Amino acid sequence: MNNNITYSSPFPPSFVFGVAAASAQIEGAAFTDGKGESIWDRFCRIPGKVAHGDTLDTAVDHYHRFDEDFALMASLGVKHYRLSIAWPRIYPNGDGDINQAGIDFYRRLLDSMARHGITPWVTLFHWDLPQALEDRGGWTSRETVDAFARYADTVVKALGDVVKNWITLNEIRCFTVLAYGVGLKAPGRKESAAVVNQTYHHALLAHGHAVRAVREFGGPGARVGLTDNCDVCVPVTETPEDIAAAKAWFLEKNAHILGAIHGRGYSKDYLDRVGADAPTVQAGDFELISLPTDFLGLNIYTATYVRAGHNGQGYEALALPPNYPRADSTWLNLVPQAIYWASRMCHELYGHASIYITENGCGYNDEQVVNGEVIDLHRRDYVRNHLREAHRAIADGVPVDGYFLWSFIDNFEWEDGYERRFGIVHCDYQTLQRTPKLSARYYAHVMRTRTVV
Ligand code: PNW
Repeated sequence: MNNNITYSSPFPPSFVFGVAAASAQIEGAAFTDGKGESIWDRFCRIPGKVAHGDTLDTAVDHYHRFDEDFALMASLGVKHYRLSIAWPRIYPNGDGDINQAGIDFYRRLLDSMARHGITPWVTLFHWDLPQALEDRGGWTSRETVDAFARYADTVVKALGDVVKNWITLNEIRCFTVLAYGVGLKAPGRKESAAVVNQTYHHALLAHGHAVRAVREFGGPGARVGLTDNCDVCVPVTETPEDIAAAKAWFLEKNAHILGAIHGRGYSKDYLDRVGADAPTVQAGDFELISLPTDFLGLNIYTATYVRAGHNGQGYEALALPPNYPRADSTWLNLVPQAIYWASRMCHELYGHASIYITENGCGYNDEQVVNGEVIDLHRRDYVRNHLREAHRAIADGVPVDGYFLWSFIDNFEWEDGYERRFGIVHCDYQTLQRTPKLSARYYAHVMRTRTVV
């Protein structure tokens, strides 16, 4: 409990306010300067997979407009930006020869950020796997882990003089189970539970390699952590019984990722649950997977309500009533306490000493520019309510050290294409003109005053 913090106190001086985006979703230039095909470039072209058949070919053309975009960020007072590197720009075939033009592009981009006074937070993998690796099995194959290790070494060596904050992977669940099990995301496969569990294990190994690469080649001051979209729950009432039930739920749902990277291997619970579908593990895997990290990144969008089970036994997860408020993304129910409880549980259950909210935001359709303005009061409210919960966590002694709003600009929202807008800056997809929304003005005020009331 940090008793010096009251409701209207500013966020601590070291608290980082930032914005986030990812290579595939904003860069465009999908085949420029030697970039190889990614699994999303391929997936987009399969009819029915992405809304309206949208592609990543142009996106918001950040590849050619990053100077303009960083000037706009700077004008809003943004000092921290989370971006990702496109693996197929660096290794067009996933492995083999390095494409120097890809490295040069990120050099120019990072130079421009520095000129605009913006600190980079770089994610090594945000889902754009080189198609050439998918052709050899993708995340189902352990060869992809080896290729990732070489890619991570190359990027950290090439950019480690200016990048000091590294994120290993973005949201393991999204590029494993949703991509190889459910088939919703690229490459759109529907494999067995055993195969999916193996993709999880390979992703954990890739995370370990990225941590190793940063330790080996990151130079002085380099820090590294995973960004996880853990399954988040909120106790229905803040009684000891419901809180204990929520913790039990949280531990169980997140054992195969958060438990594993925090040195607990695979829990007995997890192994009992998956039975014969358990992943194949080689000697030394868990040493790599559980290399110590410097922070934990959490992407927070929504949560499940949990309470103590009947007779005080176990937990009960509650289905939401049909009219429960949500954004236009069908999965995005509005539960701001998710930030408080996710960070508090990661702190209490895994002892994490530094937590960053690496994404938080909401997607809506039909946001139009009228008289030069986009009045996105729903997003302004979403951001305000979530930041209040981050503030509450800090006041209760939970080490939440930063917050990155998803997203800086409207972008390619994966299978939902361009229809779903998450930006605080509007993009007109015909003219590519940028217009800061009302939420951008609001967030600029928050960043300037470091206060949310
Ligand atoms: C994240 N869910 O994805 C990603 O990191 C971003 O690239 C993406 O644009 C953003 O959130 C908004 O969707 C998620 O089903 C996708 O709970 C799906 C879920 C959560 C996050």
